[in-house]
Amino acid sequence: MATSHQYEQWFRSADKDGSGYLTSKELSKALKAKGYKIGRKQLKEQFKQFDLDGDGKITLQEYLIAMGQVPEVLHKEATLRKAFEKADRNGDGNLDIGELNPIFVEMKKYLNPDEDLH
Ligand SMILES: [Ca+2]
Ligand SMILES: [Ca+2]
Repeated sequence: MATSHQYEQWFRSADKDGSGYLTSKELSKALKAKGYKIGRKQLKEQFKQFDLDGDGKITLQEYLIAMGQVPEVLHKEATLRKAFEKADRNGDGNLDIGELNPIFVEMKKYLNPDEDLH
């Protein structure tokens, strides 16, 4: 499970120019880096969802509130996609046995709620 601390870290790394808020450009880059597949239209909607007061900037506070509203399954999907991409070392879209092992380790981490992650 992601904690608000992890969200905060993510926010800070997404805030490339250190301005303390995210522009839609920064958001787009950060989401892609995280493994979220997002189109231009989706991004616009996502940005609106984050930008609660509509000033065109996402502050950390807005981000934390909005992240609390994103369904957990979306996070899992993105995490798994990222794990898949990472595991698919030669990038052919298929995983062979050697590539599969690390993805199972990763999946176990995120799919077993009883496991203590920290
Ligand atoms: Ca910024
Ligand atoms: Ca705002």
